[in-house]
Amino acid sequence: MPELKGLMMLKYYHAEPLANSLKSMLPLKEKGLAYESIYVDLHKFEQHSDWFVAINPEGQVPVLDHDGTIITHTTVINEYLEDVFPDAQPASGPLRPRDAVGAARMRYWNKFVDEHVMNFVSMHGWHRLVRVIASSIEDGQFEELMSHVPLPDQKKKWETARSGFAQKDLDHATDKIVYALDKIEQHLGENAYLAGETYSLADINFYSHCGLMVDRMFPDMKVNETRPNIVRWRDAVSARPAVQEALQSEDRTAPGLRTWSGAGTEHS
Ligand SMILES: N[C@@H](CCC(=O)N[C@@H](CS)C(=O)NCC(=O)O)C(=O)O
Repeated sequence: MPELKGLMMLKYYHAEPLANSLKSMLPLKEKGLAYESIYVDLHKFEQHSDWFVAINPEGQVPVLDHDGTIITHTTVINEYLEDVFPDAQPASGPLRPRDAVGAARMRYWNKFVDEHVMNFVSMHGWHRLVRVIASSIEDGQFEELMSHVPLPDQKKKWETARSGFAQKDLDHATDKIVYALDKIEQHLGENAYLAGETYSLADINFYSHCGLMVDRMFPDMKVNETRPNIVRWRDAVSARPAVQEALQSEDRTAPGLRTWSGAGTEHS
């Protein structure tokens, strides 16, 4: 474990080990960095509470607090960790390739996942999971809770989740995911990992938002049967000790909400 200099202290505010919360937890674990884990309970809307909004005015997890400096947005957090702790790296090599071409490839795939995957998988997740939470809240109480959501887009997402997303939006999201899976399947036929021959932040991004649970969330896509390169890559990522450790961290999702597809499979 790298030596922590002076009073240096990392705190990581996060929810369940999935999606964005998993995405920045993985580099912390891969790099062996000691950090204080602070669980933010999204089921209780803790992300919009005064104490948390004082830390992140956008009212979202995850958040990295490095000696009082607050860093938000997972792609930014993960590159920040590379800049501040360049020598803390897993045995497989740096999470951001050291050469300019490798770093550019890693950033290309990070951008691809951020723009073309994340929000579309998220929409299906919100439609299935968050809808259950949002629709169980009484009218007046729901409006009161929404008055604390800082980001207008996020407020709209909560309101939409309550009634359910429109089928045409869900279909569009599905098309985007299929497009991304096809593109990544082809790419992984020629490359071991997204940025090339070594595991990087781009793999962490796609795994956290899609690779980990795509077969359970979208059984009709038959990923296990039709996308051997993604399966080979996913199993290699899942086998990493840092990934195993992160996936075992606290998950307070109500057991009844742990199904993505209604088929009884847990989401993590
Ligand atoms: N772009 C942000 C997105 C963060 C985000 O969407 N966080 C979700 C959890 S995965 C959240 O806090 N949702 C609760 C809410 O917005 O009320 C990032 O990369 O960190």
